[in-house]
Amino acid sequence: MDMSTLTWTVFALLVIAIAIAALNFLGNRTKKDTFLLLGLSDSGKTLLFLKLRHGSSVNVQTHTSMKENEGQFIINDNGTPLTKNPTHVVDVPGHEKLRFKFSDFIPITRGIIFVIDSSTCAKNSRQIAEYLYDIFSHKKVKNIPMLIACNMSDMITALPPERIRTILENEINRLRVTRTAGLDHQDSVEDVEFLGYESEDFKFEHLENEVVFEKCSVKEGEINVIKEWIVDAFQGGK
Ligand SMILES: Nc1nc2c(ncn2[C@@H]2O[C@H](COP(=O)(O)OP(=O)(O)OP(=O)(O)O)[C@@H](O)[C@H]2O)c(=O)[nH]1
Ligand SMILES: [Mg+2]
Repeated sequence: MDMSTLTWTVFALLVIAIAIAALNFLGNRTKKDTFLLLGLSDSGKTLLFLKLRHGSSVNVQTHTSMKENEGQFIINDNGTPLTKNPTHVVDVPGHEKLRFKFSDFIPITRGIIFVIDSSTCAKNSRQIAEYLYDIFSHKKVKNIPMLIACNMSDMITALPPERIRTILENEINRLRVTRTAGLDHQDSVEDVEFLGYESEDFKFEHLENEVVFEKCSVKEGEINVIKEWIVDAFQGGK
């Protein structure tokens, strides 16, 4: 084989390798294997992300996030893999000016874990409902299931999930009136999302999305219910 044939062969192999890598990359980007961790600031998303990634016994002090945390890893129970393939998990900061980032990931999202601090939920119900309203009225969220993780169940003031569900339904009901009332003066009324049924009080079960409420304590490592939900959604059970 002369020099020029060798050069051309190496060049051709290089082009093929780059093409395969590019196809793989694009393939991954369009695969719906992403789980989003959303919720207000201080609800426990980053601690949950770290425990999903490094194990429930990890104990670290987290600080308000200014940027998303992203990782591709296998959901596991003390090192025992619960899925065959890795999932892509994204923890989006709860800060009001940063949370809009969640919509970038919606096209590749398999499930949303919305984390709530159950001990301050009644006080923050309006803010939580606003965030949930923004998520559910996003056009591409329709078929994405959501787990509402009622975190901090170790706190004495934590409310049970059923109570949290009712508080949020009432708050979204009120929000629905204010949000749609302002629309009378706008041109494209039909563009605005009305959550639930117009003739009935808002209920999560009226949404097209499957929504479940579960209690957990990320700090105490009680996150099995979250892992199970992810595994189920990842394997197509939702
Ligand atoms: N008591 C208790 N504290 C928790 C629990 N989960 C998280 N925390 C604490 O709550 C605080 C906030 O947790 P983070 O994970 O940083 O909150 P975050 O949702 O990422 O907040 P942002 O990054 O601002 O959006 C930390 O001090 C955690 O240790 C829990 O289950 N119980
Ligand atoms: Mg954080």
